[in-house]
Amino acid sequence: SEIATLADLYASQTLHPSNDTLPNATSKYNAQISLIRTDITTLATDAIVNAANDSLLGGGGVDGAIHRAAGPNLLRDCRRLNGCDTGDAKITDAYRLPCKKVIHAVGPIYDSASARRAGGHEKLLASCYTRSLDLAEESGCRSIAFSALSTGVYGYPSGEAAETAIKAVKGWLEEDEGRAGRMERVVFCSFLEKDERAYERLIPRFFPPA
Ligand code: AR6
Repeated sequence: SEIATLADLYASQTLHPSNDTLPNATSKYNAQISLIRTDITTLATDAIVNAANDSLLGGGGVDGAIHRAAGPNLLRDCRRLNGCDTGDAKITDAYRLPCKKVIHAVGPIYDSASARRAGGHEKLLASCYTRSLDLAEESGCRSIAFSALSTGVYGYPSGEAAETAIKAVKGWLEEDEGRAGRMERVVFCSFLEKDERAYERLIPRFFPPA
């Protein structure tokens, strides 16, 4: 299938900001934050973020889609990483994918005893986003697309997950003045309408028009 570049997506107006769900698309934040509903394996951002599990050895959902599209070298690299803690992330090359790097983040299982023991699911989900941004920045990535971590098999409600994701990204961008310039675009890539609707509702609240 055809590989969609961000430029194509903007031109086709498939990729927001392109309409009134993200008013003032030229403001500092709205020019930087995008929403899209698509298969994340088609995106040519510098990095994409996978919703992995702590083994990093693949699975279903977006993890399965990413491994299928990247090819077997991705699993070979993941095997060398010795897993990953929940709330953390690790980075690999992207092989047959159109992006340059894959960041494998391990989200929490919603309302699970293990998440509670580790400080709560919200803290763990937020740290997936900030750790992924740290890794992207360290690797020189200037654009990153996140899947809606934990909102599938791991049972995180869409609205709560979107709010945590948006807050974590905003906090990370604002933590250091140079970051907003270095990370040119952050894409929230949803797959199901319920997740897209949650982002459409919440983004304007956290990234208001200037
Ligand atoms: N592109 C973008 N998003 C997708 C795609 C895709 N191709 N496919 C699904 N999604 P999930 P989790 C969305 O279940 O909840 C795996 O087996 C999906 O609609 O993939 O973090 C791992 O190995 C949802 O919004 O991940 C773990 O064992 C989001 O991706 C476990 O599932 C995440 O859903 C992780 O569970």
